[in-house]
Amino acid sequence: MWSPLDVPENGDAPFTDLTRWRLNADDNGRHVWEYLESDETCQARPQTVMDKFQLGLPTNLPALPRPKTALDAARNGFSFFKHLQAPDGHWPCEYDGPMFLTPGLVIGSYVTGMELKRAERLELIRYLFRKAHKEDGGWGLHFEGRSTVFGTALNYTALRILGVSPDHPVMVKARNTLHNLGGAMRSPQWGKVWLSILNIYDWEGVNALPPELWLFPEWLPIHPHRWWIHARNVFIPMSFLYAHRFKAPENELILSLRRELYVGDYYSIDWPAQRNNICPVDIYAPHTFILDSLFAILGAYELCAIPPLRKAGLARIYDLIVMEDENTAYQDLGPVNKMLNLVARTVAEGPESEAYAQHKLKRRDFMWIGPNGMSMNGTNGVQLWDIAFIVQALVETGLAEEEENRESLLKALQWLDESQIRDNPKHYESAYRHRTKGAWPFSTKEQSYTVSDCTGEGMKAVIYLQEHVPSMPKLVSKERLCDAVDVIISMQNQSGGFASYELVRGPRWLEWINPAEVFGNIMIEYEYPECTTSAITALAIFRKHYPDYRYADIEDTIRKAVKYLHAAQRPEGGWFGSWGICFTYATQFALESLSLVGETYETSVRVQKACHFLLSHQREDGGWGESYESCVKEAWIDHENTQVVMTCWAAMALMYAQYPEPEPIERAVKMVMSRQLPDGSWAQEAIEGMFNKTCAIVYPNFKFSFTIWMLGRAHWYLEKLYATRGKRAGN
Ligand code: LAN
Repeated sequence: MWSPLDVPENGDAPFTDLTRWRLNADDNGRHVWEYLESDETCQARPQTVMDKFQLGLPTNLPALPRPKTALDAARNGFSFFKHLQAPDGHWPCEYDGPMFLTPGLVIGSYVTGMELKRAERLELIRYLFRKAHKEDGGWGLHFEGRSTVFGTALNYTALRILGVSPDHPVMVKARNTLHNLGGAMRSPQWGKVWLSILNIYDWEGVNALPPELWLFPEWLPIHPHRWWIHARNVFIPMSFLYAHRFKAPENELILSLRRELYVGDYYSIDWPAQRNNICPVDIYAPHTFILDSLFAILGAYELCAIPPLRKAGLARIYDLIVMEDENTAYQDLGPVNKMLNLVARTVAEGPESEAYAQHKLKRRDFMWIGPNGMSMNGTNGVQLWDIAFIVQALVETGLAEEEENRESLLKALQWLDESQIRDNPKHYESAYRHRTKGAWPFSTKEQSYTVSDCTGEGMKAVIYLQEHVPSMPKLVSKERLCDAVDVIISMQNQSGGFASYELVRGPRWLEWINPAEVFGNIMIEYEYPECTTSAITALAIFRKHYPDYRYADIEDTIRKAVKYLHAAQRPEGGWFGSWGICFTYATQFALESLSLVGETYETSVRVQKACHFLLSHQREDGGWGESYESCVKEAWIDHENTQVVMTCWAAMALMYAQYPEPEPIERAVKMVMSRQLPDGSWAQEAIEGMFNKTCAIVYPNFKFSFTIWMLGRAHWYLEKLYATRGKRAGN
């Protein structure tokens, strides 16, 4: 058990000395927080503005001259945001929201004996305390979501491991809510797995996860290599641990948790009867009859699993686990498979192994301390995604050409240059990977996954800097941009649309066997308007500068992609967003694409419809605000407050459409300027991002990139609009 800790009463109290935390971010995009124990090291390395801002400490930056125009406001915005740039050129930030990731970090670390430092434990506790719902003390799937068994059972468990006593008021309240929801046995599948690993639930109560599925012939539609990359990469280590029935050795804490987490007596639970016992509050995608039948068959097989087949299946998935670790330098695809792989590798190779050491090192990349404490982030960062947007914002607004921004942009270009992936993965087809040569990832090159829209946005950012900013060197060669084009073209699906990491590999009916209960649309890749847009815009911009490379292929790709976008428009006029909230997000992207193929308000009925749809949601104060519920319900749902980021998306959409009336854009500008703080920054508002239909995730840098972008663009847009109007009036 970990050493005892003194835990303050609630999350508002200071848990550690925040002035001792420093962010190391000078290693090609890796960002790692460190707590400096000694006064000397603290003095030798004073906190930067970046450190202070991320920790929620006052930055004491001076008030800037009050902006008179939208461009002044954008300029002030960037003069603040520049302070948050890391020495290596990217803009690090917190990436929290999901409430099922930190428990994975804590449980996975605990069962493998991979200690967390005292300061980290305290800050993890502070975070979970602060994110407990005020009303009932529980936690949800994400921090804006209602309390669920998944969130409450796992986070309660994490707090106990971290050293909080069961008598602490936070725990008493949370336990009460958990019991009201029916106790930990009503957890969805992923919760049941983590609890079984910790030996506070029984593997007998988990639906079968047989590794033998990987022995099926690859042409079978159900073969797991056809599943969405996250679904299969989580399934692989889960299946490994399931087949081993791995569980932590019993100890006092485990015995106590067995008493705390359940309503009745732990030892009288009928485990097989719990497999499909899930709290209705947790469920988004209920089991289908087909899934239940499949689980019944797999459960029966489990009673007589054929040893050589089990052995072969296990060997196959262990290979896949090792290949995934090696391909990604132990960052892994995401935080869930990261921690499960860490446990699996420890089970197989022990704590003395190189794999253990590497996992321990890279575990740190996910551990972020923000204003509320420390949590496990949604990925090892948002590096590429954020840098690509801010660069485009600066170039399109003209701020990139201002001398005082040159150094910052040069660093950004160097970062973009470094982060393009130059080769295909070490384990390529054998690990079912899509090509990576030429791609940009979502986070870092080391993590190494191609994402369609990250490649598109990364390429756009490079072309913008190299072609539009005269003072920038040409660091990325034409040949490398051509590699990026090849990647993008390779990702187009039959429908013309683009998915996230790979081509759509499986049939839609695989969704009927989605076992995760809490997420929707996770079994296969789907085409997304957002991803499709990035492909269209990147290719269109590339072609302007390099018309001699695959012109006909690019033309063809764009044509098919636009066809997909047309078909994806909803009858009300907007596009549904899967990765951002929601219609404002996707409609902005869609209208950007359409503008590049000449479809604007003047020329296209579709675009008119989209503009009217957006305008119908503009509020009194000139802004827009959508709730994450829009993504869950697939219908526009207003947020109770207007949101700066969504207002920017909507106003950008109108500008892409070349909406002829200045008034709605002016009102949006006014509202965004009114929320700008004297130092040029904007405060964090509601959550902006989304995944898998139900889980919200923050993009804290959006409040800088999209504000600067929208304000700067609006400045020029409105100026032009008035100039042409003036001309017309003069005629
Ligand atoms: C992300 C974040 C970025 C996002 C975009 C680039 C915005 C999108 O256009 C494509 C999909 C992608 C890359 C994406 C996929 C799913 C991720 C990785 C996440 C939302 C961040 C966290 C999430 C991951 C699945 C979280 C772990 C949870 C599981 C269900 C495994």
